[in-house]
Amino acid sequence: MTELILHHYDISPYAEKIRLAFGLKGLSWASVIVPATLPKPDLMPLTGGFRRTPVLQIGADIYCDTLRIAMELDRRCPEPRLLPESGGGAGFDGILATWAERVLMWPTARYVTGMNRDALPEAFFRDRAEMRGHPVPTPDEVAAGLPHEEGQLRLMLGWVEDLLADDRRFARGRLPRLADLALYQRLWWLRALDGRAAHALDDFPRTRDWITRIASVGHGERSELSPRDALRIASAAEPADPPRGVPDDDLAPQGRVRVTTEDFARDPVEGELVHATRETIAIRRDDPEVGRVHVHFPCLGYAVTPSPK
Ligand SMILES: N[C@@H](CCC(=O)N[C@@H](CS)C(=O)NCC(=O)O)C(=O)O
Repeated sequence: MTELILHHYDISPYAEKIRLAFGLKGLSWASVIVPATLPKPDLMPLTGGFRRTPVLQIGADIYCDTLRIAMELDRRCPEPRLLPESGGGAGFDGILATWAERVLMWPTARYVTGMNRDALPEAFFRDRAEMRGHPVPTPDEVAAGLPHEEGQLRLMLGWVEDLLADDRRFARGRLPRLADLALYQRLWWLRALDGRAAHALDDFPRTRDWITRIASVGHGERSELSPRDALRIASAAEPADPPRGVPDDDLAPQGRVRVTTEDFARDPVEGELVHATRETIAIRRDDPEVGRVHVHFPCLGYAVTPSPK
């Protein structure tokens, strides 16, 4: 049976990043399709409230966030590496990925959903507005904002084209790494749905060639698994011993904590802290449906606070 279980849906750009990471490492994995909007009743027993996509399950260990998933894939299958060691380009990669997913993220997200305002279900817009804490934009508001989003997008795509101007094959290095995949997933989204936003790439031939090179990596070997079977696998397994690492002194006292994303969808996940380094944290949860699980997060972009007494 395949050990790696990805909870995802096909049109998720962040999930595409991990599907390609599987391809890069030549891995076999099981796909569990989750709904793109709440409720997600078969995911919550595993994550304890984290709703974002994708989530990686390995037995009773649950990895939230693509950065944490990539760290675990590198630990289990080190070559080719997704994340370079410190001194091997980690600074450049971290800056590129964070820019792609926190800055370029917004014009790509707004432009693609805006261009597809009539093609996506109304429930999708309601869900996302609620998740981000703003009112649902009307079709007229969305249409009025599109020229601005397209302008922002083209300006930043010019930077990507410039980065590739010296004929490098990937952002840095001989093979794509997580930073390439982070940038790629935003541009993949431009071509997603019916490709109505894909013309934004027309003036950027080097970027289009780079997209083709990354897409050729493929998704590894995918098989399908039902959500109920994934829950059964978690129930039957025990969490692995948490990985070792340099402990984070600020988090050293063990106890019950809340982990929350810094951006949106801030539903807290609560549990006993079982592992904390400067880069990763893990909490233990005892869930009525699946029993004991460890839920893992990266430190980047997540806040850990003591649970209210
Ligand atoms: N920082 C997260 C971001 C993930 C993210 O925002 N994914 C989108 C889907 S592509 C999402 O969670 N949307 C809401 C949902 O799927 O419920 C990561 O790297 O995994």
